[in-house]
Amino acid sequence: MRPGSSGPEAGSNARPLAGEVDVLVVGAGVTGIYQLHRAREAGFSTLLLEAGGGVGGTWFWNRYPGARFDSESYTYGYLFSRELFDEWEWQEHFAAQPETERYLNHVVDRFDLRRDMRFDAAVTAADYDDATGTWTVSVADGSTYRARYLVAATGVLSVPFFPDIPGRDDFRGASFHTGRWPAAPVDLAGKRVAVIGTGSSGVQIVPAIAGEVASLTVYQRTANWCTPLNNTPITTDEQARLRADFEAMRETLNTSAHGFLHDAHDRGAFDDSDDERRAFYERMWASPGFSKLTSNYLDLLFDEAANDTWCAFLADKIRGIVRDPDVAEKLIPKDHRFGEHRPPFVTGYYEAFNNANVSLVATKQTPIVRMTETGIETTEGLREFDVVIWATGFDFGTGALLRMGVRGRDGLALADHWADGPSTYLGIQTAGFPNFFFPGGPHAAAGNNPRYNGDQVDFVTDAIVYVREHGFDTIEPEPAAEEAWTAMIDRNAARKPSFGSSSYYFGSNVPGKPRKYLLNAAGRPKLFEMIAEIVASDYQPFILSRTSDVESEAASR
Ligand code: NA7
Repeated sequence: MRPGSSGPEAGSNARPLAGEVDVLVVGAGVTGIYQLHRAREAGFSTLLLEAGGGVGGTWFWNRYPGARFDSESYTYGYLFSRELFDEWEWQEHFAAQPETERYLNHVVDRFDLRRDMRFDAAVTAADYDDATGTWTVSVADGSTYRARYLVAATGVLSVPFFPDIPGRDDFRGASFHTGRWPAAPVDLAGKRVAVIGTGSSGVQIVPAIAGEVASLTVYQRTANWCTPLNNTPITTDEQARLRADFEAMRETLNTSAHGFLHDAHDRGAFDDSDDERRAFYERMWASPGFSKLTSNYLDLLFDEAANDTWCAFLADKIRGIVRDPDVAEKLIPKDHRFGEHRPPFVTGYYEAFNNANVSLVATKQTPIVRMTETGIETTEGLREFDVVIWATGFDFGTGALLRMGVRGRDGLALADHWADGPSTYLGIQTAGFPNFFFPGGPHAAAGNNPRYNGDQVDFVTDAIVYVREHGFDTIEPEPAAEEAWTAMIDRNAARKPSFGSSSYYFGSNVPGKPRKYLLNAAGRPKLFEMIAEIVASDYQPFILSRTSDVESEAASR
């Protein structure tokens, strides 16, 4: 059932294997924790390797001041256990990083997952052995493990990106990347601080630290359409309602297109009069988090004129908040519409620029020339700093996977296979890499992160249970199925104006990276539909095989 080829002795590592398991998960973030739980519940022996020193993934590394959800806390948490839901009381509608980290540690302990986790265990290589249908996984400390199934839950926003600014390493003050914020407290009080980057992280940290630092200079390359998060504490009544409504909420979150609770609107922008539209936008402005995207006019992302009306409303809001008109104009995006880039949701971001100690440098008008030992030099001169904060984002989508040294059949490196950008089937597997899965990886994102990642983990788990129950050893997608899925993603990604080619969605923030769409442009409903078809067809789009087939093929040659 599979193209015959016997691979090199990829698994024949000189060092002894530290362990052999059915399912090896890489990454102790939201996806990896769930995958470990599901695999163990399904009766597989399991191991999870995590590069960091603790549980949490994104919520372990991104502990910068102001880091918090912009999905509602209870829609982000796990839904697989009613008991877990009942016993954990989220404190805020949008939890801050410490609460999320505590929650994920609680889940790990509650389901006794820690005993299968190894921390400070960065994976440096993963080699597939065709003869045995297994993966050999090497860790930075020299230990190796063998597993039948390898699940990389390594996340899409996990490898920090630093722009190549001349003299970057010359700076002698303290430097931090938001995606690698230290666990030890960072004292910013009274310091001269620079924040480079105004994506979701930059616009969270600016208002969080503006009040304590001596001066704060924000280096903005591209202005973003920021709208209020509208976070509030969860009241006792709301806690009770959440519990009472759990089953209905779970149903909505497990089936909706975006994995949020927000109701979709039923009108287009021009179905309303100017006054009605303005009143509606005021309600949107006051609504929580992502509802500005998910509950907005139906044509917001599909009709440029509709999108323009919302952007004009937002521009007026920014002008109304920021007292200096010149700063306000710089903060208003001029080069993309709402939704083309990942929209940040903020608390007090625009207001921060009304503080005398906060200033803005728009680097397209005033480019950064170089870093020096003492600060940042632009075309207008040098500003000196004690601390530089890099809020400059990540090597999105493929960054972690391509750094893991993954080699599939015949020693094919994933980095070579994806040299022109990722091709996947369902954003879960790629041909030539049997038993290798990457839920929550490229072509996965479709709304509220844990919801679609969870869909993928469920699929992976069901698939490997199917493989086991039907006496197979390996599973990988048919190349044609992968080509069709990837072509569909690329086609859908070309729709205007919802996806901006200048956003990290296309990897365009990283110089030299292939411009390929990295989210699931097919959408979550399409994923559901395809998964149902796959299960009904006994996994037809996949090649299922037995290692004994490989041995007999090899013997007959
Ligand atoms: P983002 O959203 O990728 O933002 C990175 C920011 O860094 C963005 O504003 C970039 O500007 C900016 N950047 C990158 N290079 C430079 C240089 N050379 N000079 C100035 N500014 C630069 O990452 P975040 O960490 O904020 O958010 C990541 C995700 O976390 C987010 O999507 C949410 O899911 C949560 P650019 O726009 O590229 O011009």
